[in-house]
Amino acid sequence: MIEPTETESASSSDQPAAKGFFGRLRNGLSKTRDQLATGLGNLLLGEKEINESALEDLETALLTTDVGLETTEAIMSELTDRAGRRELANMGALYQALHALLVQRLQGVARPLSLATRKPDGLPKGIFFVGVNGVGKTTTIGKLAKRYKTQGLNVMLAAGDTFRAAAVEQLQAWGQREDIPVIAQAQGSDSASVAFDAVQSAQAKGVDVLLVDTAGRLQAKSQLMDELAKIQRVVKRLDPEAPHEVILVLDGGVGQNALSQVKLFNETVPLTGLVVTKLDGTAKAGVLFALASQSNDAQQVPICFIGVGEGVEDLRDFEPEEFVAALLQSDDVA
Ligand SMILES: Nc1nc2c(ncn2[C@@H]2O[C@H](COP(=O)(O)OP(=O)(O)OP(=O)(O)O)[C@@H](O)[C@H]2O)c(=O)[nH]1
Ligand SMILES: [Mg+2]
Repeated sequence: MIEPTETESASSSDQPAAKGFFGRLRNGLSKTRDQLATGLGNLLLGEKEINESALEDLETALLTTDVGLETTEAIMSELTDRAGRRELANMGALYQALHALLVQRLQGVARPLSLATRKPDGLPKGIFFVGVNGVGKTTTIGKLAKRYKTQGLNVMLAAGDTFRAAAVEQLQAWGQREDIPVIAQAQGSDSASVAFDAVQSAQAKGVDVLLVDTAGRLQAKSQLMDELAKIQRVVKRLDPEAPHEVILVLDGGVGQNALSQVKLFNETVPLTGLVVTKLDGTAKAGVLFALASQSNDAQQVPICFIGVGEGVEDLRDFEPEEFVAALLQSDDVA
């Protein structure tokens, strides 16, 4: 069983831990930043003229951090054109242009999940968390529950993962620690029934936000995906607008497979947002850019949160400016 932990995340590189909220994000992204640094080194030469090999190094760095072919090509062609037109005088200007382009690519897809109050109709907001096994669903719920409670909201949790041994206890441990009620049934019971009970109870108790955990499932297993659709159908009997959010949790380390997870989950239960966790454990945090550039708009799901460590503080609203600054190690945001 995985117990909730307050442990501060260890920095993933040997650099001394930077202080403050931004420093924590920077530490969390250090593996990807180190990977990018090999290609960015030239760009930090400032006054030096832009040359072919610097552009090639940059392209390689973007690809190796999983930014994806499409996005890398788009960024490189824009930078090369502008350099060709002499709009970018030197490496320093190229660096600034890259920074701006990266932020621009992410801006449209960032959507903080603001939860000031419950819904205007007085019903609780139901947020469902779905995703493949072990990506961080339950932990994300625990972290968010704590955050919302601190904001003064009346929070309830639902242990919809009735499949994995100890999954119920894992959520209950979070509930106990934060003094938040958890609706649960025995392992093996019907998860749609747990969700139904939870929505009913949340409505009766005037809860503001109900966070519903679900079992991990592979996106290709149709039987398990049908179960998600059933949970959704059942809660609609109590509130036709429920679930108000369906959040897909993705492990940032899986690279381009994240795109297939978004596609297949979205086909079963229309997703309203993404959480990308474990970015501290990977040098491939560039996958956020790939997620942001789904060529088919129907699959474009906004990114709400990123996870850069195991501590409660390490689940962060996804803010493109801050994210890019932390990746490129510039001092624009501090
Ligand atoms: N380093 C790091 N670890 C994380 C992050 N988010 C979650 N984890 C860890 O990932 C592990 C799995 O998390 P869970 O929350 O149990 O994942 P889950 O998706 O609920 O797993 P299943 O219910 O088995 O499908 C735990 O050890 C978490 O502490 C993160 O952003 N960074
Ligand atoms: Mg879980």
